[in-house]
Amino acid sequence: MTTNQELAAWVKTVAALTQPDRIHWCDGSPEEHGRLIDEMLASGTLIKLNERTHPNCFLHRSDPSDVARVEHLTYICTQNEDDAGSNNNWMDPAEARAKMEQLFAGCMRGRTMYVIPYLMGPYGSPYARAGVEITDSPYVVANMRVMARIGKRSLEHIESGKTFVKGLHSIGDLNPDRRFIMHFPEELMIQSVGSGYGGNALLGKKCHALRIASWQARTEGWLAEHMLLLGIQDPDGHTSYVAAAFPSACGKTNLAMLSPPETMKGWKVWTVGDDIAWMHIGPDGRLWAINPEAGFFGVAPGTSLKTNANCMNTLGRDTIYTNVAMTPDGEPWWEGLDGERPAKLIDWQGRPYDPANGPAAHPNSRFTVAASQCPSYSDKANAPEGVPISAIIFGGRRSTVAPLVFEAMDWEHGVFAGAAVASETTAAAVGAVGQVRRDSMAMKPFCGYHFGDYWNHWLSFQTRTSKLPRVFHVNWFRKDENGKFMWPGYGENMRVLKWIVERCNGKAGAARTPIGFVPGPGDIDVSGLGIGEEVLRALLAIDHDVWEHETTDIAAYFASFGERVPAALKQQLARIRAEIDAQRAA
Ligand code: OXD
Ligand code: MN
Repeated sequence: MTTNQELAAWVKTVAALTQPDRIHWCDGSPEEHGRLIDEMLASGTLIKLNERTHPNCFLHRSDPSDVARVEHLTYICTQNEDDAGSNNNWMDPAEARAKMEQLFAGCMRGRTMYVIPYLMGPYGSPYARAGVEITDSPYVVANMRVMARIGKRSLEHIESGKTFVKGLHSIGDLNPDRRFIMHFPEELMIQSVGSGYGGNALLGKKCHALRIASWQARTEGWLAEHMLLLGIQDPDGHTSYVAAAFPSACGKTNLAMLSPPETMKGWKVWTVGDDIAWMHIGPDGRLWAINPEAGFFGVAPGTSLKTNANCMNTLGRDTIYTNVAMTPDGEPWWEGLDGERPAKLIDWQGRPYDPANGPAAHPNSRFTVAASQCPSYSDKANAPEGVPISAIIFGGRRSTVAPLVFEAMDWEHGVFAGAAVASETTAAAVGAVGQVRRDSMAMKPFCGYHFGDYWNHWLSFQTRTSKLPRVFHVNWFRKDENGKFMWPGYGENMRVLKWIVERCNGKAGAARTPIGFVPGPGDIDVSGLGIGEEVLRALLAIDHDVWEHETTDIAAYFASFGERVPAALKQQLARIRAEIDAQRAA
């Protein structure tokens, strides 16, 4: 089925191990998709939603024990344990391979094995990379078809001699005791068993485009980041592009599709990507970014016309929903959706809704939809050269500490701000919710190598070009002493984006503080927002005691990565502490 000898041999070896009844090479065609959907409807893997209100939309209910990424079962398998870093679980590659071989042996008996050639990145882009996922899950095929560019053209790309990542996936028996997501970056290989959930099973996404790609990016001098990409058009029609990293479920998809408030006439946001950015130094010395994905795998709960109208207008046709609730009329439903909660609902596990069982939709329920359906989709999203990045934004969910926004002093300080990112945890990954955890560049679950080496890699860019973007940090989630959010967020975040763009153009004011350049209350456009100057001051305040504690915490965090932590980051920390102390003494 392919002229590529390496691929043909690998498929043969996998088939001999997993023993499927049939092998199907995916061509990505509508006919193939239709056949798979029919089969999944017949087997109950998919439920058809209301055709009148939600044409061509389907619901998938996953096993209740398989609803999120499993970081404790995710491994980086490098020859040298140190290369994986304490930010990853490590397993010896030989041991991992042996373990997986046992689990894969005969696992596809009675099933079809699908071979999915895919491309991450626009066709014809020098930055696009190929992969092949072998899976026994038709649900994975249907999702990969939306999230990546699968089929003939991608196979041709591989057959033209390009390297490809080999990903082997089986849902196995879905037993969490036999669930592992293994990465072998030195061999460009991924092996995943026992889960059908997106981040564990759609191997093009987190496994390839972040964990394996971050390793490749380091070796080859580029960046594979957990970042959304958007274009900000000003009233003169000029568009600046920014890349922004936030830990899971901090509103990345909302920011990527932001609708500016009515009062901000002439401002517009264009969506390039909502989760992953690959960035290269372009021929002109600037950083150019592509979104390697072609779709959105977004969190449904909380999405509404009020919070994200562009997203709601993206959904509603040709969408796969996973673990949402359903109305008696067969419409998808989730907490936070517009309108009243319907009197009757079927919950995400297919039971009549009973509040005693928790939310109707799983908090990490998802939609899978083509990016091209998004009304704010940028006409540059498929540009082979990508988009030039003016600003990089880091952010986290912090009820205290971080001001609404600040700008880093320079690249080195920006890398420090990214390395120090922290956020209160949410439901996107298995584990406790609501704890503060450091999540450097929002890459803690996704960096395929030692964080110390990763920060060094980021720092190295300052020696390679003089045209790096400016770096900012935002926090939409600061609370007052009564525990209430002080900033309205959502579309109003446009006001902060405007300040960021104007800083890049040398037009907006800010005061230098120990932690960076912070706008004064008059520097941010809050016209028509109805937010008092006192609240704005509180949102932008830097409390010396709190920051002293924060720097102690960051120091301990850095220390946990040992010798490979760059001296430059420790110097940044020392500088901030010294400046805080000096200000306090003054
Ligand atoms: C995601 C995540 O699913 O970051 O995008 O968890
Ligand atoms: Mn993500």
